[in-house]
Amino acid sequence: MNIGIVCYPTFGGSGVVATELGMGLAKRGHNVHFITYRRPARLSTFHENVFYHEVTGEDYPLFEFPPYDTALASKLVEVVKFEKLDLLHVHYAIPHAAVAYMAKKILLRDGRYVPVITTLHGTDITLVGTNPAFQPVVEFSISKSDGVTAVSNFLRDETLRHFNIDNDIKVIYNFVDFERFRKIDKDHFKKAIAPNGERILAHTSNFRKVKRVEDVVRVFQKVYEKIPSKLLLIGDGPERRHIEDLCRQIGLCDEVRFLGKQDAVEELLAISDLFFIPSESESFGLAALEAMACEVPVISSNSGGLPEVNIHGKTGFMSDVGDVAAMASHAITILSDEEVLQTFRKNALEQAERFDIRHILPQYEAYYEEVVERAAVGFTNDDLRFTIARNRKS
Ligand code: GMT
Repeated sequence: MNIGIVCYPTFGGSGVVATELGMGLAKRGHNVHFITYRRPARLSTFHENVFYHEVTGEDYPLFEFPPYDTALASKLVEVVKFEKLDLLHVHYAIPHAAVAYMAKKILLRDGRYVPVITTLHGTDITLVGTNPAFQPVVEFSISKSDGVTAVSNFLRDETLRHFNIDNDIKVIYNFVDFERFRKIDKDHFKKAIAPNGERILAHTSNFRKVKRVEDVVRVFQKVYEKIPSKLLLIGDGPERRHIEDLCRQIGLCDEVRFLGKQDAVEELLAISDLFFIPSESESFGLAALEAMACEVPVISSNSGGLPEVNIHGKTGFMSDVGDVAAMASHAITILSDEEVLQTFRKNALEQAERFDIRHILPQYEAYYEEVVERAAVGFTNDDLRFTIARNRKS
């Protein structure tokens, strides 16, 4: 198939999933066209079936906010037409679902129907999508998508709770590529970070409020009182400054390492003993899955889709959002006994294997075929009937 993928090209979860999915599809023989404003962060290796189309807008003094949506819609029209795309798969509803709808309408004027699949990732529904500033457009454009997927049951249910959506939402879980995320020997890293054999605890995120990075540091503080340990904070974002101040205040600067954005997260996970994800809201928790694939147990909140990934008492523990004391006590339980830690490590890996890219990717392929077929025989929205009628006339 010729597939167009639209996503945010950043380190954010939705961009990562979209990029890994595209690369995986390319390896299975599909032609994949990424259409984004910058080369996606994880699109680092060359593949003959992967194409990249940069969306560039015109800078004009009148534009206080450059009209990205218009530039993206125009680019989609161009790429669908000239690369003969069979399908557009857009990741993160805002603004991609609405922009794809616009492109679809424009292409209809040439009698071309391009089915659009929208994948909902989380904050596009739970945080931003429900904001009245976006809500009507999000609701409309999800309803007008030819296929809709969500990355967890939680997210599907939340979408149906918040929006009046006509179509079915198919749950296709996020996935992990074990060729990349697996426990590898990085002992020299371990020695550099924890020279006296301290336990290594890790957290990766975009340091937004929703991630509750302060809880990570508070939990670590309690663990550190009982167990010699180090904390790796990977990523960057608006909360980082505040978290650095906090570490200074509580005197933990020597034990906490701020590593910023990292390309090879897997090398850091490979030396970690425990992973924290205490988020306020998390539709899936891809970061937790990547940790588990590297045999790292997870201490998480029980919010959103996290219970679909982390199994309480088996692959890690879950607590209510903000329950720092419980999180610390669970972390100490796992870290203070080597045998317990090894059991959790093994369970984490076993659970991660359920989300192996090799199982999940064929689910996307089957869904693509279903949506394209439905569009071809006319079982899609009113736009298609319009096209068929028009084509019949000519
Ligand atoms: O976590 C973020 O803020 C980034 C966001 C994104 O869309 O880039 O992540 C969301 O999508 C990921 C991939 O599907 C999920 O694993 C994350 O749980 C989800 N984040 C939230 O729901 C907060």
